[in-house]
Formats: sequence, structure tokens, C-alpha cells
Amino acid sequence: MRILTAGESHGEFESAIIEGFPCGVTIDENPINHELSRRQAGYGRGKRMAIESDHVKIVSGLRNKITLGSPITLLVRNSDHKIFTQGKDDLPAITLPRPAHADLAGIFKYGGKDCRNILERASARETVARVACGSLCKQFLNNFDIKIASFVRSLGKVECKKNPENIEEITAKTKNSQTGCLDDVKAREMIRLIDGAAKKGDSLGGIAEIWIDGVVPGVGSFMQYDKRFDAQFAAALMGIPAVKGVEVGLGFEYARMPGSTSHDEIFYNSAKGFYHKTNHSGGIEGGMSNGEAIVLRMAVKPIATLLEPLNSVDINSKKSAKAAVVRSDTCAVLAAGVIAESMAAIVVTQAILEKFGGDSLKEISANYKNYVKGLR
Ligand code: EPS
Repeated sequence: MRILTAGESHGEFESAIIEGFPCGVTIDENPINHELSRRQAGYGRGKRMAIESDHVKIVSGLRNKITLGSPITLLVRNSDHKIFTQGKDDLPAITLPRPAHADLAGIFKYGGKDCRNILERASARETVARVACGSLCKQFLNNFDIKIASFVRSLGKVECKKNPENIEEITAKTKNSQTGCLDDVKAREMIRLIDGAAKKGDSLGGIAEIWIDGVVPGVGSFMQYDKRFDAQFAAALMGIPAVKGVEVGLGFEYARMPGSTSHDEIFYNSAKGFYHKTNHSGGIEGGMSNGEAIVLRMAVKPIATLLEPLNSVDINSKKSAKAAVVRSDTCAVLAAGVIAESMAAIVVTQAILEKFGGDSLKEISANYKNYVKGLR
């Protein structure tokens, strides 16, 4: 399965083409729209989210809501459409690159004097298309009882120390939550922190944690570096704008512990089969799923645009000045978690397709059932 997205932040559409999605999968637009609205939510999002009400239109690849195996095209219209492919807009040039955004490096790479030519595509608005694709993948994964959820582990220095018992707890606790935090006291602290940052024209980052439940053992591979499941998750999560770090299971903490207290011991009983009592490896050993929940964390840096801007240099005059101020969010860690769920759904779908093969859901399900039978 391959995915390409296209679209500028203020162009007419965000779009994606998914090629290689199996045939025979029932796809409903409602859950896609639900995921798109989750991506828009969260305390600290900016004014753009008040303008947009993201809705998908699927224009190819389905017949009567069932996939045909042909390329699937997804479109999401930008309400705030102000740049045109065949017309002229009246937007002023942005010549003061924002530290931490793609502005300056993009000008080096593509030339020109207007950072807007860079930011239109570099904007996190593009993740709309990824979430639409991820939601399709989630609908495919439902057929194998694979569930994905996320929560906000920390925002700035406010950290939720509570560990969820299972994925259902994450889904229940984060439903309609403004912060995506599992701990009500910490959630209130997060809101105060965001209010304080917004008042000062500052921005915030944080850590989102993603859980994937129901992946059978043996998905992914140790045979080549790019087949390792953890490497694929890391690449997919690092590909989300503003992400600066990814951990699997204990992650960096694992390196600080001796093997005797950190590795997950193996047990067996006839009801569960093989299992672990701990999950420090985050559900992945040797580049493959081991049957436990896959647990990923990603560090999201603070939003690049500051309303109280940092120092920059004008691209034309080369004189020091404050960076450009454009409409932005104070914080988007909850949204980043939703995007990460989508990226994870894409990775798991690709790996399931690779392991169980087949062009249709029927064929893949038969291979899957046969494999699961042999696991005990
Ligand atoms: C975003 C849309 C953007 C930003 C944000 C994310 O809309 P606009 O630039 O028109 O306000 O709100 O993007 C960034 C913060 C960024 O740095 O790119 C969205 O739809 O998620």
C-alpha cells in the first residue's frame, strides 16, 4: 500500500491517494469525519480551527461503500481557501522566517523571497489528508480487532504519571477531553499552562502516547532494517510536523536499567498462551510484534509561530527584525496524538498486508485466521 498526499494549507483541497488498499472493505465516511474533528480539537488550538469543519469526500476506489481494490482518492475542502492554482491572490509576501518553522531552510532549498511558498505545504494542515487515510486504515484494522488510541502524557513540564490499564481506559478518558490527559488534576494544570502561554504570546509542546492493541505476534521483521516494526513506527511518527523524538515502550528509560529488572519475562498458561507480565519493550521485540500492546511516545516541540516573536532576519534587507507573526495555535499536542494514531494505523495496515498478503479482505482474513490457529 502506498499513500501520497497533496494540497496547500490555503489551497482549495487537501487530498490523498491510497494505492494497494485491499478490496472488499466496507468504508464509511462518518468515522473518517469523526477522526477529522478529533484532529481539530484540543485546548490551545488557534482561530483556523474555528473556520474549518473538515469533511471528507471519497471520489474513487469505492462502490456502494465497499473498496474495489482500485486507488482511493480522498478530498477535504479548505474553507479558508485563499491561494489559487490558476489565479492570483493578494497575500503579502512573508520575508521574516520563523525560527523552528520550515521557512528559512525552505527558502534555501527552493529559492525565492516569499516564505509563504514554503509554509503553504510545510503547514501541519497537510495532516488532514493523513488522518483521513489513517481512518480508512482503522476501518480495515477493525476486521482484525486492532484498536489504536492516544493520550497526552505531558504538556510542557506538566506530566500525567497515571498509566492506563488498557486501551479502553484511554478511549473512555480522552473522549470529549479538552486536553487528552488521563488525570483530571493534571488536565486542569495543563489548561492553566496553555492560558498562561497564550497570554504571553508563547507556545507549548509536549509528549503524546499512542497505544495499539490486538496486533498478533510476528508482525514486522528482523530480516532487514527497514522491515523492523519499531523502525517503521519511528519513521512514521517522526514524519509528523514538530515531532523531535520517538520512544518505544520504556524508550530512553530502558537504557538506564539493568537487563535483570527491565526485560519482560515470558510466561505461559493454556488460556492466554505465551504472555509477558510487564511490557517494557512496548510490544515489539526483534523488530516484530510480540502480542502485547504496542506503546509509542513522541515528543512534540512547541508550535513555531509565536505571537510574541523571536529574532529573525529579513530575507531581502538581511536586517535583524522580529519573526513573522501569522495566525497559529498555542499548543496542538492532543491533535498530534490523533495524527500519530493515523500514522500508526497506516504502518500497521502496511505490515498486516505484507504478512498476510492477498488482494481482498476475504483472502487476507483467511490467511490471518490460519496463522492465528498456529500460534499456540
Ligand atoms: C493547521 C492549520 C494552520 C495552523 C496550524 C495547523 O492554519 P493557519 O496557518 O491558516 O492558521 O493553524 O499549522 C501550524 C501551526 C504550522 O506551523 O504549520 C491545521 O489544520 O492543523
